[in-house]
Amino acid sequence: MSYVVPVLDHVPSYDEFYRDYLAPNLPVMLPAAMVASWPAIQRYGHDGRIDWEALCADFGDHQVPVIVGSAERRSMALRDAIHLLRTSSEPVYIKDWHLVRSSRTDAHARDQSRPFPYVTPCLFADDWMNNVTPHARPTATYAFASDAWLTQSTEAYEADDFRFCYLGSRGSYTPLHRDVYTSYSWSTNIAGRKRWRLFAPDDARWLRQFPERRTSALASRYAEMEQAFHAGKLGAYQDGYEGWPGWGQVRERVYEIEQEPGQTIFVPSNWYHEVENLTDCMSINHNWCNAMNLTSMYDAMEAEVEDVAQALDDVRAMLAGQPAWQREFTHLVQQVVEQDAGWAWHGFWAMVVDALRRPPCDPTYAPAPAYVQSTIEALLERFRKRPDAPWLASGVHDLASEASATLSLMTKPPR
Ligand SMILES: O=C(O)CCC(=O)C(=O)O
Ligand SMILES: [Fe+2]
Repeated sequence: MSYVVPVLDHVPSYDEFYRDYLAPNLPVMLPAAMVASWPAIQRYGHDGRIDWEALCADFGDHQVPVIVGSAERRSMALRDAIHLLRTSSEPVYIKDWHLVRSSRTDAHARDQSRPFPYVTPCLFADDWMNNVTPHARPTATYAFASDAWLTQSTEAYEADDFRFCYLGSRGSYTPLHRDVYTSYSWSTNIAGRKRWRLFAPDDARWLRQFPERRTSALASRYAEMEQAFHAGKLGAYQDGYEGWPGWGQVRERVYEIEQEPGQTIFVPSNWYHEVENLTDCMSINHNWCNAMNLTSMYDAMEAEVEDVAQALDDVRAMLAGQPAWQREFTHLVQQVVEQDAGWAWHGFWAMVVDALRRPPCDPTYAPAPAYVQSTIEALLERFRKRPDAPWLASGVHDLASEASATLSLMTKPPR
């Protein structure tokens, strides 16, 4: 038994998407019609199968991260990775390849005969994590999505982003996880099929070996958990079992769905998910966030900072008492968080300031400004009261003040 992800046969309006999926934070499968005009689909997907030759011709010499079987990820040219993928007896997964960036390196940027692979669908245009809107927009036609201007830009664009391409052989998979800081994701199959299994945020604790401990082992593969379950191994640790006492219930509440070529799944914030390629599969996956899940992102950042600080307890004990030790310890924690997850408080507030100063999309595709403002105000209030606030670098506070100043300009009553 499993729960059902709705499969839409029409492309919803933003209002429908907002009301039924974004605001209630629920998954949905969107139809191939939404992305039918993407050059990537036309060029790399033929009858649902990957056109390897076209991919090699366009990006063969680009370096991509590759995982073979259960080995560590390594980097190699896409041409060699594709050869491996097509010949290896083990599953091969090219993961987190920055395709948009690859399309806009110097050589590609100048080559306007090569079409830009795709533009973010407008339902996901309010994206603060990939907000590359230029300071002065060239023309109003670019206003609906922050990457639309790139389609005609001849500038090389290499800023870091969360826009990925995944290329996997049949049987390759991504184990159970939640996306970075509870960001949303959306994922479109250019060619091939995937099976998704998702769990709602309220069920997350039951996916842990010790449900009351946030950092205890997470269930890995669904299939392995099922094997252990049927072998009678799962249950409370203190009763002699291996842990995962809630698996027997949570397994019944899994949302399971197969994704066909061209379809796009919206993965809500803080939903755990596992993905398996049922055939060779090429997909585009973005992590994204905006005011609708910003509070959840803030909570996740706070939890991460707390977990890292706890893990560094012995360092704290060593430093304690020395002059300015709190500042040093707070700085170290921020550094480790940044290494582990890519960004810490500085990145968080820089993203918020950018989104306020240069909104990534037209307001038609974003929640009401009053909601955005009150959400950020509440987070600024919480941030100022953090016990480590006095010790954070001044640059972080400057960004928070900038966010606050931008908000007050927005809320000033008209004269
Ligand atoms: O397609 C995959 O293997 C993983 C995708 C994923 O986890 C995501 O889009 O959030
Ligand atoms: Fe994910």
